[in-house]
Amino acid sequence: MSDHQPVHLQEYQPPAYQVSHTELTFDLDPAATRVSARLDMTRHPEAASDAPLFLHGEYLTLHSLALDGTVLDEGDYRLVEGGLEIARVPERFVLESVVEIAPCENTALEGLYQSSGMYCTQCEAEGFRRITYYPDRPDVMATFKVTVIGDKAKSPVLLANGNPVERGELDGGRHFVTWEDPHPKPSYLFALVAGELYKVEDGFTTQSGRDVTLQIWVEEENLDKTAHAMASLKRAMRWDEETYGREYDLDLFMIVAVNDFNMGAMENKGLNIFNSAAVLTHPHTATDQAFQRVESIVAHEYFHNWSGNRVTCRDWFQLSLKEGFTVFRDQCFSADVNSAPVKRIEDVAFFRTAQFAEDAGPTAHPVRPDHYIEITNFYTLTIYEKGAEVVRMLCNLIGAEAFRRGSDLYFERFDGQAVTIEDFVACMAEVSGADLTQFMRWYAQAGTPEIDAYGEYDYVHGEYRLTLRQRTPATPGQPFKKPLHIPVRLGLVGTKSGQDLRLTLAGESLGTDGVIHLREEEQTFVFTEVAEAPVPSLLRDFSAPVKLHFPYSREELAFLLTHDSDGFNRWDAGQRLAMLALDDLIAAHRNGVEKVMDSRVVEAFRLLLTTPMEDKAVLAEMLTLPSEAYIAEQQPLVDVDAIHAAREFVRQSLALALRDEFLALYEDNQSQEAYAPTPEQIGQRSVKNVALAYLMAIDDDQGLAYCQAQFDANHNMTDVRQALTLLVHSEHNHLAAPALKAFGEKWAHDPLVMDQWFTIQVTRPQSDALERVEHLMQHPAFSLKNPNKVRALIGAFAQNRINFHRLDGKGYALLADVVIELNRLNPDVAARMLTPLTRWQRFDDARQALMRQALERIKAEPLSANVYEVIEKALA
Ligand code: B3K
Ligand code: ZN
Repeated sequence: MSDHQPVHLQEYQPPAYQVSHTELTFDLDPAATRVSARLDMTRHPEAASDAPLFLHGEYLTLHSLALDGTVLDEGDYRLVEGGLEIARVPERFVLESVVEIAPCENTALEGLYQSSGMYCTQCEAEGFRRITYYPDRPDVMATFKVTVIGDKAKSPVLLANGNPVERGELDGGRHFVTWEDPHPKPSYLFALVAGELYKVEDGFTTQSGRDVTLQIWVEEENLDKTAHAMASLKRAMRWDEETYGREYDLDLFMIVAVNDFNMGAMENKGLNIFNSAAVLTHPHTATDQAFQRVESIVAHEYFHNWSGNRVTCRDWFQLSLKEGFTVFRDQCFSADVNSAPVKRIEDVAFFRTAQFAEDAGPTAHPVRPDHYIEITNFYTLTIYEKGAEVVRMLCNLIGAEAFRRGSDLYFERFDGQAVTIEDFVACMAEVSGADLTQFMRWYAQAGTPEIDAYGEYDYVHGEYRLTLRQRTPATPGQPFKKPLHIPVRLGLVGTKSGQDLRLTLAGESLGTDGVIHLREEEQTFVFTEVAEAPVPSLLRDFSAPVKLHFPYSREELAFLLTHDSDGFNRWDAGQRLAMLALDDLIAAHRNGVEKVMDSRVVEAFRLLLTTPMEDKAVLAEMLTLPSEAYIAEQQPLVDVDAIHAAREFVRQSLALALRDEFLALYEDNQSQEAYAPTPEQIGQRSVKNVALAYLMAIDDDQGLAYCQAQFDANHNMTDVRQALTLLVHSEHNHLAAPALKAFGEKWAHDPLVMDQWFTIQVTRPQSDALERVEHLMQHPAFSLKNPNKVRALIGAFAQNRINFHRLDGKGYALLADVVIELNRLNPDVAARMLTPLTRWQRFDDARQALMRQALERIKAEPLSANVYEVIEKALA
C-alpha cells in the first residue's frame, strides 16, 4: 500500500476511447451484488489506432468479459494495478462485463455500499470504478440505462438517475425497475438507491411551463422532517431561473437521505443523495443553524445541475470550476433569501479561520492544484471557499450584468462538455473585454496574500495618500510568489461628518464606495478633493480573500464600528478592536501580569447594546468575540492557554460590566410565536442566546434561572441546545447532569439529535472533556463506521482547543488511535480527521514534539493513499 504515485495536471491526455452509451444491470445482494455492464465505445479521432484500452476497476471480482459478443479469455486482457487493459480493440466496439461486489463490506462509503440496510452509491470522484470496469474520468460522458433488481420485501424502492421507463416482477420475490437518463454524464454522477424508503412529493412548474415532480425519499420515521428541504428546493429552482436563467431539465428530481455519508451531499443527476444531517429538519430536532445549512446545501446540489452536471470538469484538477462557482451561487442564494450581511459575516468569519489556517499549513495548495496523490483529499476549503471568493472577485471586477452574460455564454458554449477553468474565465473576459491574465494567478498560487496598508492625509492639499504593499508567503513547493490582481473596495469616512466622502482618483470619480486595483507589489493611490481627515474603510464586504493590515488606533476602530456605511466592515471593526484588547491580555497572561479590561471595548459594546439595530442577527454577530481558533490564526505562535484565558476574561468582564444590558436584551427578545426559520425569528433567537451566554459566563443567578427555564420550556432545538450547552459548559454539574440525562434518553432514537448530545459534552472547557470522549466512544449510539458520529464526537473534541492540546499529549494520542482505526475503515474520513495534527508547526516545542510523535505513530502503519498523502506533507 506504499506505492502512492502523484498525478500531474501537466500530464493530462484526452481519453483514447469514449463511451457513448452505458447499460448497467444490478442484481442486488449485500455480500454478492452482480453488476453487468454493456458499453458502446469508440476510439477518439486523434488517438493512435493501436492505443490500448484501459478501464479503471478496484475491489471488483471479474466474472466475464466480452468484446463485440466474443468472450475474452485471460490471454486477451490484463488485470493491472487499478484496472484492466486490452491491448487491441477496434475503432468501434461493444464491451460487456460481469463483476461481483460486496456492498455490505464497503466501509469506505465510496462506490456501492449499505447504510442502515439501504443500498446507496457515492461515485465522485473515483467511486464508480468500485462498481464496474469503466473509463472512470469526468471527460468521458455517456447516456445511461440502468436496471436495478432487488428483493421486493427488503428493497421495495429501486432508484437510479433519470426517468423510470419499465418495472416488473421477477421470480423468488424479486422485482426490477429500469431507469434512463437522456443527458450524457460522466460516471461520477451515476447514482443508485434501493431500500425501504418513503417519499414526500411535490411539484414545480418551470419558467417555460414544464411540470417537474419533486420527491424526497427518507426512512419512515423521518417523513415529518422534509418540509424545509422541499421548500428550500423550490426556492432554489426559482432563484436559478431568475438569477441565472437556468431551468431544470428532467421531469423528476429526487433527493434521498442516508445516515452514512462522507460529506454533506452529492449532486448525482436527477437523484441527489444527501447525508441525513444535510436534509432533515424539525423545530424540535434541528437548530436554526441546521435549518440554514440544509437550505444552502439543497440549493448547492441543485445548482450543480448546471454548474457541474450540464457543464462539467475536464479533469479533477479543475474541481473548483464546479465547486467554487457553485459555492458562490449558493452563497448569493442564501444572502438573497436571508439576511445578506449576516450571511457574508458568517462566511468570512469561517473562511478567515479555517481556510487561512489551511493556507498556512503543510497541506496548502492552489485553487487549482497541479498535482495530487488522492483527489479525495482535495475537497477542501481552498477548492470550495477560496474558489468561491475568486469567482466573487471576478463578478465584482466585471460587474454583475457582464457576469450574467458571461455565465450565459459559458453554459451555452460548453453545454454537455467537460471543460477547464480557462474556458470559464475566457467567457468572462470575452463578454466584458477585461484583461484577466494577471487575475489567473489566483488559481495557481497557494497561500493567503497579505496587504500592508498605510494612509496619510494632507490637510494643505486636501489629499489622502493610500499605500498598499502586497506579499504572499511561501507555501510548500511554491517559494516565490508573483503579485496578484487584488480588487480593494473602500470608502473614506470623514471624521467630522461621519459620512463616506467622495472618492476622486486621478481625476476620476469613484462615487463614495469604490474599488481600486492593486496589481503591483506596491502602489500608492492619491485621492484628491478630500475635504476632511478620513478614516479609511478598507476591503469592504471582504472584496478579496487576503489579510489586510492597517495601523488603526482603537479610537478609529470604535469610530468605524458606529459610522462605517458597510455593514461587513462595521462588524470587522469590532472584531479588530476586540483583537487589540485580546492581544494585550494574551501578553499579560504569558507574562503573569494582572489582566485589565480595555474600557474602550466595554464602551463600544455598551453602545451596541443600547442603540436599536434593525437586523438582530447582525447585532448577535457584533456581540460575538472572535473564536479561539480565529485568535490563534492571528498569533505568530499559538499559546492555547493564554488565548483561552484572555478570551474568557473579556467575556466575563463584558458580562460583569454590562450585566443589566444583557439581561434586558434577553428579556426583550423572548417570543411565544410558533417556530419558523425566518430571518426575523432567527435574528431574535440569536441575540437572545448570545445574551444568555454572557450571563452564564458570570455565574449570575438570574441568568442561570433563565437558562434552566429555557431548557425546561423545550420550545425548539435552537433554544434547548443553547441552554443545555451553557449548563454543561458551566460548573453547575448538579443541573447539567440531569439535563443531559433527560435529553439523551428522550432522543436516544434520533441519531441526528444524539450527534448534538455528543458534541455538547466533548466541547466543554472543563478538564474532563477527554475522559468524556473515551467514555462516550463506548456509548451504544456511537460508531466509528458512521462519519457523522466521528465528526460529532472526535471532530468536535479536536475543536476543544484547551483540552485537545493537553500538555500530557493524551488528546493527540486519542486522535492518532482513531485515525489509525479509520485508515482501515474509511480513508477519506481518516485523512480529514488528521487535519488538526498537521498544524503542529504553529505550537510551542513541547506540543510540537507530542504532535509529531502522534504523526510518526500513524506513519508507521500500512497507510491508505489518503492518509499517506497528508502524513507525508505534514512531516515533510
Ligand atoms: N460534489 C460533492 C462532493 C463529493 C465528495 C467526494 N469525496 C458535493 C458537493 O460539493 O456538492
Ligand atoms: Zn459542490
